[in-house]
Amino acid sequence: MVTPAYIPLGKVPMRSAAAPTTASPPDADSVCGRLAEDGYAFVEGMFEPGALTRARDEITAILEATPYGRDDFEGRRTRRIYALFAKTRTFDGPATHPLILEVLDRVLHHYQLSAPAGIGIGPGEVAQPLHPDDAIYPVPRPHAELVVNVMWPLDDFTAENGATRIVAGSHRWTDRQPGPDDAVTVVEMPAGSALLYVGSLWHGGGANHSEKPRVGVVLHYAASWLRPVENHVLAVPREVVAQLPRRLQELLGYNIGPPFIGYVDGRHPRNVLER
Ligand SMILES: O=C(O)CCC(=O)C(=O)O
Repeated sequence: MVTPAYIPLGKVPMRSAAAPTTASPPDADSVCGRLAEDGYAFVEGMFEPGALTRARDEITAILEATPYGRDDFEGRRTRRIYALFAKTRTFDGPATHPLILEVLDRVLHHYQLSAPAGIGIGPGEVAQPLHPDDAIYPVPRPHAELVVNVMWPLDDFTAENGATRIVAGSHRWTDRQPGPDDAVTVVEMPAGSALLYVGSLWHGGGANHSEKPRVGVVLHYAASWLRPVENHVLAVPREVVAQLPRRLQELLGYNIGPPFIGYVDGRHPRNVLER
């Protein structure tokens, strides 16, 4: 067993992702099949065009008022929106998209939002170190999936502008990290797609060689018995959460992990929203 660590990308072979996992209409069986086999899957046409434009405009405006990252992992030419659900309503729908929830039900069973973030990879940014997102939890590999991520590109993601890079099949590795002989797949996909990948998959943002930021939103979900990466209960004001749909409230922490992880004064946490 090796403890996964964040590693810099060396000189590794690059290839482009194959065709999307599903044509229209997408279905959870094929997405789950690809997640099990390759560790990732992407589906096109997940956003209505009008909603895509609204989301892109709003996320871009918030990014413009957001500082650059503080280290090589956040990216020194990358802006990241934290406390996303305190700042925009444009991802309430994607966060609870029926296909996504069906896949999450099957892979994670009971889950919560963990680290939602808007990401604007700026021109001149270098590639993010490859990493598996579940490495923050000290659980020896192999283990049941603890985390599933969904990247929502709001621009077309291309090799030039920093499309997400993944190492297909690396979710099954128990004793190694990517090396120079491992092919890195650049997941080029149109705006409005959704790229799902399991938390055990090695991946990272790409280098942006274009003139414009590459804008996307990544929604991380984690099994509900884990501590989420962002503390939504403090990050999103309670009066904002009180106005949201029930399922989104649950995903933001107003829920229990069975049988009773996360109770408040011995009661379901939803009660605090009704006070
Ligand atoms: O921006 C991307 O394409 C991936 C970002 C990522 O993996 C991360 O920030 O953990």
